[in-house]
Amino acid sequence: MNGDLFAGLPPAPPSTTRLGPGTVLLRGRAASLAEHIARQLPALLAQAPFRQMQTPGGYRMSVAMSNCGPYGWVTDRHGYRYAATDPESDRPWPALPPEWRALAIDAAADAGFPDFRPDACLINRYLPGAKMALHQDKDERDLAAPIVSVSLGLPATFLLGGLQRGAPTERILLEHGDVLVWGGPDRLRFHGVAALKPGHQALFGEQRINLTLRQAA
Ligand code: MD3
Ligand code: FE
Repeated sequence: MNGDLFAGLPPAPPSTTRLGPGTVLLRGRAASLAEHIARQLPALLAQAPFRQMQTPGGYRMSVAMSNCGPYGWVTDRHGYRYAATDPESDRPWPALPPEWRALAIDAAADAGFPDFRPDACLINRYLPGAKMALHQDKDERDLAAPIVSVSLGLPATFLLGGLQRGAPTERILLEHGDVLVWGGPDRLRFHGVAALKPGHQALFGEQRINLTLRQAA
């Protein structure tokens, strides 16, 4: 068995794949923190439950969202914005757990962004069938700062487009524990997520959770 063959050897370092000039995929980078995150999530979500927000066009998003940290991303009929309080409760978002912040800062540094100071964490929940249409992330004040994404639970097909909406999209499977950092010339690339396929994952069950840590202000 492999377990015997490799006994005593250190675990292989998580692999690093460059997907673009400013995009780095750190496969499995969050795997060791995943159990901790799974334990922390319920308390955060008790303070700021998942909700399906409305787009400015009046559609309800299939992805349910919450936030933690000083700022949270929200959308409603008035538009997209970062807000210091949860509009559902008028209370501050739950604190950003220091281990999540440290993971994001380390991942960003490894990807070539040494000055990342995340002040917002969007928590996305995909149930089977949920998807995210092709879009750009451009509500952050400093578009030179990267965004760090942590994928947990069921795998999803990530769609990576170009700087123009019509450009061809590359499909990348994002799996439990994968961390993706994007910034620099890739910061404004269009991207989306294909409809989640049903399945079961040991820590997160029948869902995919995606954390995106951002520098919003
Ligand atoms: C953008 N979330 O919340 S993050 C979002 O998996 C969002 O829930 C998706 O897009 C999710 O705004 C994807 C990962 C990501 C990765 C690489 C990118 C976004 C990217 C490269 C360029 C631009
Ligand atoms: Fe996005």
